[in-house]
Amino acid sequence: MRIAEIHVYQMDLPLSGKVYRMSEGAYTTLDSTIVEVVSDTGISGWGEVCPVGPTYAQEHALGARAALNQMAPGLIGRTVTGPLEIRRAMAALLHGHNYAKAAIDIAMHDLIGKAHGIRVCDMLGGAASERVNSYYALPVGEPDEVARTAVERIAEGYPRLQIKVGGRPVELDIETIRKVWEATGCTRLSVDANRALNTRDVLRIGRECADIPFVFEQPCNTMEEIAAIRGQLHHGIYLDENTESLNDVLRAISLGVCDGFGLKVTRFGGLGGIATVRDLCESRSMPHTCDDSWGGDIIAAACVHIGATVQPRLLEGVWLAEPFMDVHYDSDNPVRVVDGHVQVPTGPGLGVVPDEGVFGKPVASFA
Ligand code: 0XW
Ligand code: MG
Repeated sequence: MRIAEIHVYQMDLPLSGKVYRMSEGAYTTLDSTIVEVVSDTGISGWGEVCPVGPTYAQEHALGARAALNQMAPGLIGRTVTGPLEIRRAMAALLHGHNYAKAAIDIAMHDLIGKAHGIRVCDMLGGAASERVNSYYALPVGEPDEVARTAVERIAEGYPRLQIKVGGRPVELDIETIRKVWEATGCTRLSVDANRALNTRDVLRIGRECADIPFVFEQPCNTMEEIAAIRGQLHHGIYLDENTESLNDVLRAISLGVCDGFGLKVTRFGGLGGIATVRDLCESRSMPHTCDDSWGGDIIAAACVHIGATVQPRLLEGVWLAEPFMDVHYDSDNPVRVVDGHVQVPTGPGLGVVPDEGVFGKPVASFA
């Protein structure tokens, strides 16, 4: 089987009347890039990458499409035996830009799975569960409102909550954390600053919320800042934005700077890369999530498939953007959070087949 065509689509993903606010930005719509890889045998594999704005991480929508334009011509005609070979081919075409390469890698997993009639989770070691935990990210907001939303999400069945903080006076963050705890008693909590807090405010939150069992997620901008105060904290630490490569994960573990991770499929160049990190975490009993920054059914399916293969005791959840949107690509097999959990798709590959024409015309095509 060879790669015969590559098509790149752009899709705006409006939030359903909500604002998704984090410490470094607020969003009402996101710009997604979808990739279709077509084999010479006529099978289509689908991938997606949707940065959550240009400041969350070192990635942005225009950069993804520019990187894909750079690589795609060099991939046409390549024989497809496995995703690793295409990952290596991309490394020889462009250095870095894992988030863009991930869209191709996900499409290759989908294509190969569809060609051989197996699911992506089965290509990644097999599903430990057919229904995975999700978790709900509570956007930065007014403390009472955030607490009200938290109660609703717990009642809906979410087993875990993430409280977004940062980008405002730390007193408001402390009030929000306390009100969510008092309203829900949820013990599976992460407080995610998305790099925005200084060490002084992390220490203050830790002191004033010492009785609340949360983990700090990416509290400061760098591993070095976190390492500097780690010995003074009694809350666990998960890294997210700081782990932009397998080497960053190895460095974090060797420095002993964290207890787990918020992992993003696209940050590691796709499903092969995050599967390696999964195995590293399992060898060190480090809990982690399997997420991505944003996107629709394609990236959601990718996150669920890898999440299904994680040892259940280590899976902190699979986050989906779906609850914030009214958009689905595959109306027959939408990837959805139901009662705080997500069913693993049953069809071959990702188990998602986008509806005809749902993305409009490609913004770039290569053959
Ligand atoms: C909650 N997420 C997985 C989705 C948002 O894009 C940010 C991210 C996080 O944990 O930082
Ligand atoms: Mg995070």
